[in-house]
Amino acid sequence: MAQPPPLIINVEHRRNFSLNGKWQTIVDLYDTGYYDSHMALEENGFFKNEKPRHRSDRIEYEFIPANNLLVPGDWNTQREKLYYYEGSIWYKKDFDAVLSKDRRFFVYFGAANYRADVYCNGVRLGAHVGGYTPFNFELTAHLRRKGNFLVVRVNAGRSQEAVPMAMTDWWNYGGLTRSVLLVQVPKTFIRDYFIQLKKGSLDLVAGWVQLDGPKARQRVAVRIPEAGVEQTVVTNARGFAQIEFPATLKWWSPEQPKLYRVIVTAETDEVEDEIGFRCIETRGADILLNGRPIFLRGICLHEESPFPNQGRASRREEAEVLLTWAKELNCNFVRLAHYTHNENMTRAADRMGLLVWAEIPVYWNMAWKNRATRENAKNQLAEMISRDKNKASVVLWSVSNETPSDLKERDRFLLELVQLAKRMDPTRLTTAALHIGHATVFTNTQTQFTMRDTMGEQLDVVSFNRYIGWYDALPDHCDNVMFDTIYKNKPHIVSEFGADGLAGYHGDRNTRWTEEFQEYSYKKQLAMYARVPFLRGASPWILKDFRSPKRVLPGIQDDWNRKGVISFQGERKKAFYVLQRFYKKLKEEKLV
Ligand code: GCB
Repeated sequence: MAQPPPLIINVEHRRNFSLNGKWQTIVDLYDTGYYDSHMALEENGFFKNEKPRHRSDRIEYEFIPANNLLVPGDWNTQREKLYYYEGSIWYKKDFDAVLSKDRRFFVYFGAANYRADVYCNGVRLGAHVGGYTPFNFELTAHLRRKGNFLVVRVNAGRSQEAVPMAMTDWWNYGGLTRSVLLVQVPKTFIRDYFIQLKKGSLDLVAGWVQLDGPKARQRVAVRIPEAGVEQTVVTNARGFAQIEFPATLKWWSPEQPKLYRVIVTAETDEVEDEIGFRCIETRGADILLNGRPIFLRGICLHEESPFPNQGRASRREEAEVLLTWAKELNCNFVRLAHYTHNENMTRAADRMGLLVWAEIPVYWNMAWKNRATRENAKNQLAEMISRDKNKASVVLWSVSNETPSDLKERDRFLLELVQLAKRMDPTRLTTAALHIGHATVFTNTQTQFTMRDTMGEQLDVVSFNRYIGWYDALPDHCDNVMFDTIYKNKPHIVSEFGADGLAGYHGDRNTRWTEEFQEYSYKKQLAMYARVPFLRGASPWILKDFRSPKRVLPGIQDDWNRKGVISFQGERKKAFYVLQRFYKKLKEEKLV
């Protein structure tokens, strides 16, 4: 399988041409356009986009406008027949290109779920696996001025060896779910850069620049005009140079999300970005932002549109509505669960001042022993870090959610992810949403949970999920619960808790699925967590109801997980106001 070449970052600020809009499609449940009848690769697959030339020609497929799908977008919510579809769909887009000898062209996909096989003008470029991270392929050698066609087979099949594995509590939206761009760059271009405050420093900018192309050795300047700083370096034979220079900057924070215009200028290329500078670190049980202890007042989010009857979110407007809701709750933090969200989310978080927990879909029980699964997870992590490493909002790289402790293979798998995150980005903190259930001590009236997990030591921040009052007993039980940890020297976050509540369904506080039950559960759970001395953050589950095939209860769930404090139609439930008040008080008390 030809892997995509390294990622071009910050495509938004480069010369690009949108390939969004209508794509012609063919639904191919049996992969007839991919395999022949003996399951060998079909040489004359649908990617050839052939047309009959003679009336006796037999061509048994055709891309036609009547079968359009919109990109970006999931297929499930665009065509009723595709609501539960998890097979392959072929997408085709026609386009012309203004070619030039000294430019290179890449097709950039924000994401395609789950596997994408990409072809240009009938030639295979390669494949990408993983539904939530960006990738690109170079088209330069294949383009002509007129009549180009890109064909992508997107397959949304689930499997136990995949990342995520076959069972998830969210909808497996298939398709070209994020923007597709034709990116135009010079022969030698600035492909990537890392420009952040140096680990532990508040006045040293450090990082590197990576060029791509034949003219590897160049002078490259990094400028922050508003701060009056500029540094020039010379790239080596591999087009790489490190940077480090002092700068007096206004630090980025949720209260003051200051972004600077940063300009990287090589001899052959120039890219502009908007970058915030802040320092995130831990000291004992504290998380420090710019040297000061902070409590993360958070909420979890899935990447689903805030607008009714839509599926995956991808647009800037959608990101802004979702994050405005989080701000309305008095949050300074969002957990973008359970996979990498689109770049509009992290860009909006940068602008709006929300700290971000970014995550990959290593979820529940994976094929821990499988090397390909591990490499796939590492690749998804690397793509996420590549894309978002210059975003001030992103402070936590999370490597997994609710995986089994005391399992050697799992620990090895996760450790490789943590090490990769540290290698690629020494400035941010690592975490994982763990279970807390392992060392519980019961007495007659009290339950004590002790945080212990065989991965705990390896993480900067120990996070755990627990639904006391929903999965464990009823809300009143929260009064009898105490927490302890064996990691006295690390900050902790309760990364999930909550309860279901169907908007508009009312009853007393002991009637499950009612708004009142959810409201009471929030009151009790928040009071319980407020007593935990080692907590430095919370992200209840979840901002908005989200689709999940696991949620089948008729009349109540109907394919929706109802743990949102906002309904799928945007109505605030009673629990919303409980959380909002709790965070308001915290904000006033802790002055953060
Ligand atoms: C969890 C999972 C999350 C589920 C949630 C629930 O522990 O991490 O993906 O959606 O609980 O609602 O059960």
